[in-house]
Amino acid sequence: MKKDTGLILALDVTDRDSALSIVEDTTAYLDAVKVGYPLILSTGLSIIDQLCEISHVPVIADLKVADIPNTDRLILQQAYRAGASGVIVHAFTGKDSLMACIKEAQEWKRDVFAVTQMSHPGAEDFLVGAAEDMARMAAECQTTGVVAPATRPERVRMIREIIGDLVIISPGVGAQGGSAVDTIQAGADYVIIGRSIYQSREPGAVAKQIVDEISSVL
Ligand code: NUP
Repeated sequence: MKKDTGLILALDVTDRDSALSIVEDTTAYLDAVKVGYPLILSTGLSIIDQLCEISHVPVIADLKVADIPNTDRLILQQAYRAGASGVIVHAFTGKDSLMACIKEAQEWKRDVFAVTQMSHPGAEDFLVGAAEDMARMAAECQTTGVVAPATRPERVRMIREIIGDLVIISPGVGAQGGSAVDTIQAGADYVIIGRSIYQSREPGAVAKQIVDEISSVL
């Protein structure tokens, strides 16, 4: 994934026309588009290919895959076949599951990102205690990168220390309270932003403003 603007759009809308129009408005400011269950379940996997065509940036499938190795492998196959450049998977399922995802990604020459600590308050309940171990495992297994919380820049900084130069993609900016600048300064490569952009009346203008803020600290 080429690093240019540092911005990944989280496209959590549930109808095809809005999805396409938001991407058309914002694509000039994006390094990637991330789609997840809301859009995939409402439009079907074919949305991935369609977004690739109109945006000319990679599309990451946020499927938070969390199963046994064989099932994980089959899920990733479907996402890559549909055109996804990368897939987000959970790390808490353990090394064998993560390795099955990485092996599948390597066969397709695509990316795989492992979730460490999540960005919402509930991450404190279970995930925070395991985040460092999961980051260490992701580094050992050599995922493309990890997902780390923009709502907690100090955790992004800590995860950066553990994973070295793997990629960090960070959700939690805007609607969840995090700041793009703080997150990038803590060591994230990309911020993932959804509602602040797609719920705004001018998604393109908001995306541009965020990219300008990021570029001022790069
Ligand atoms: O820890 C995570 N937090 C998070 O918000 C892991 C994620 N994948 N996400 C996703 O990032 C979330 O599902 C949504 O698609 C996006 C953030 O969107 P928003 O809060 O900017 O609207």
